[in-house]
Amino acid sequence: MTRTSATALALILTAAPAFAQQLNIYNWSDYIAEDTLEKFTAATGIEVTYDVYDSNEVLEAKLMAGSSGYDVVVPTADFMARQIAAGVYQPLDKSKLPNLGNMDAQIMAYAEAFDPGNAHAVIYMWGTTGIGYNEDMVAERLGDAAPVNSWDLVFDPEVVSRLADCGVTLLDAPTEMIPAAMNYLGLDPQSTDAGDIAKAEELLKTIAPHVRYYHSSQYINDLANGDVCVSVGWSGDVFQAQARADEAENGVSIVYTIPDEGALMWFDMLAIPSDAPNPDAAHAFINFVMDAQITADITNYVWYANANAASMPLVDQEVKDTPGIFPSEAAKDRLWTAVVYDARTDRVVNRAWTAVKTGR
Ligand code: N2P
Repeated sequence: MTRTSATALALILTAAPAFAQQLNIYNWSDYIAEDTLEKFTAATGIEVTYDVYDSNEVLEAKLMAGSSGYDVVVPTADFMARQIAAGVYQPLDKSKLPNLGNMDAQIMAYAEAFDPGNAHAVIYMWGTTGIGYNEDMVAERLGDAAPVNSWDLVFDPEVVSRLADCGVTLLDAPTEMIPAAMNYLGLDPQSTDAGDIAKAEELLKTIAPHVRYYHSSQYINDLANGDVCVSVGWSGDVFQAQARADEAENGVSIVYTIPDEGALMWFDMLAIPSDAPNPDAAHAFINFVMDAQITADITNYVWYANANAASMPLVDQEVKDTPGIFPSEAAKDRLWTAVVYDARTDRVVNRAWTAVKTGR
């Protein structure tokens, strides 16, 4: 090969790398800033394919089947714990994650309960499972005494029956809805007792005639457009509904509440499947997300709390001051975390949930 052609070849390779690295991400819907992926590709040259889901069960089915093709996935910590035990994830190579130093040790310690030593995952975002409601529609039906800071809004048959006409929705998330129902009944939301689960099932069946649907992402637009009035939902998603209504200037006012009886606090984790085709690119992405500015941009866009201490000075004041996103210490005392269900409990909970949804 002549010198000229070698130079020409080098130029071509620089301009259009024939073996551009690829990264396949599977994340929750409405859960990333608009420019995160673009910035990642600009910084690393790695091309991203990005798919979304709205259910841990859907993610779990894909991972358990194997060969999902995904390099980075975002399970909630209690699901992840069971998946780690099943060999679904590879341990992180922390030498490739220099931005780990940005993480908040105290919040990462919560996640250690699900992954000793934080060996397999880092926290992406965390939040709560509470209630989003339309202020005016609820006030019209229940007046000033509406129990808007209580799970009565959905679990008291007398109250929820008066809201049914404007649309009440529940998350299609059995491992979140059943503990919420147990807690409302004065039972331990962390209970794995079949009798307790049966009582929660009974309560959910009692209110089922007043529930318009069970879905975990549709309610964002429906709340924003005034098509439903009360949704059990995830903190940031309800705030996104509020923001969409504000942008549309449609007169809809959405509020997120962590009910006084307490709520689930959950952690969503960035993890790499054992059979990920591109583990290096996966590490590069996880490290990129842990950059203080990148995580702050995501929190500022999706209104979910992160566990990145270095990002906090870059998080908008309005977001930091919203108690539904960053609860006060007093409010945190009323939150519970998920327990890792063994296979039997998982089956009992899922069977109960199917019975609730099908009315059998
Ligand atoms: C994002 C929902 C993530 C919360 N739309 C579920 N853990």
